[in-house]
Amino acid sequence: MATYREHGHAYAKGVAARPILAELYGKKTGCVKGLGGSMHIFDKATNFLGGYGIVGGHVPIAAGAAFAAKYRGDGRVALCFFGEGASTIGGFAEGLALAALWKLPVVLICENNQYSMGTPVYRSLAVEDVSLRALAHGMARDRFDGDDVIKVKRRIAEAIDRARTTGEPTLVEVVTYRFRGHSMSDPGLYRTKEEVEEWKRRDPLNRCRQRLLEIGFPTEELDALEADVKAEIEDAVKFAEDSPAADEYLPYVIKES
Ligand SMILES: Cc1ncc(C[n+]2csc(CCOP(=O)(O)OP(=O)(O)O)c2C)c(N)n1
Repeated sequence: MATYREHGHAYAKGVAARPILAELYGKKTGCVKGLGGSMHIFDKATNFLGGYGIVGGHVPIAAGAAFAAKYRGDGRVALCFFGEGASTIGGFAEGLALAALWKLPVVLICENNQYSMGTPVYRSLAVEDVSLRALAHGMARDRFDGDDVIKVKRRIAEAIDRARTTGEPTLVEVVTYRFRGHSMSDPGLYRTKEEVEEWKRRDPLNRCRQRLLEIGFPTEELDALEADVKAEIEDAVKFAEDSPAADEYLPYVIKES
């Protein structure tokens, strides 16, 4: 499960581009029938347990999903993504405490992108290393460059393996950056162009492409792959645009008689 910035996570978990885009558009063909919207993508078939709009609110829910896995003994591991801003929220502390106390198979992944909306880390955290919070609970921790695709894959796999084999949680902090504003309405005036450009040099997509080229991956194959991705997204956008709007039916709305 992830935050409101969950579109990529949903796709990575196996939700198709079409229902994700349709959900963003509030269309009936969306994975939540267009009623969840951008922040609440959810898909039972792939066990993608949601986007959440309440900062940090999903951390205890992740602990609950991990508790269910432990209780059933089904070998599943819960992965929970959140921002460094969420680490100042009560739900984060509660989820962390329970995960450690009950030794729940959960990997708590803090995507530290340096800003909570317009607030930089140094103005919101007394200790900027979020992963250190694990120490207070005797929990395993890790912290690394989140813009290195291979490193992310390896190190998260280690934490998942720990959860699966020992049943123990890990708090992982991946250090990254947000290139755009917090949302569509945020021009990001609280940071300099130079800072953004500096981080853009670490763009994980470009770095990954460069690395693949260095190890001999043919340029044509990479270009073809990128063309496939572009076509898939264009198809999903068209699908979403052509789909009917979500039903207006909301069970909790009391209709005037
Ligand atoms: C409990 C709660 N408080 C405030 C907000 C408003 N809000 C939405 S996003 C956000 C910033 C969160 O920053 P961070 O956790 O670092 O995640 P990021 O957006 O950087 O990925 C805030 C304060 C909210 N959605 N929920």
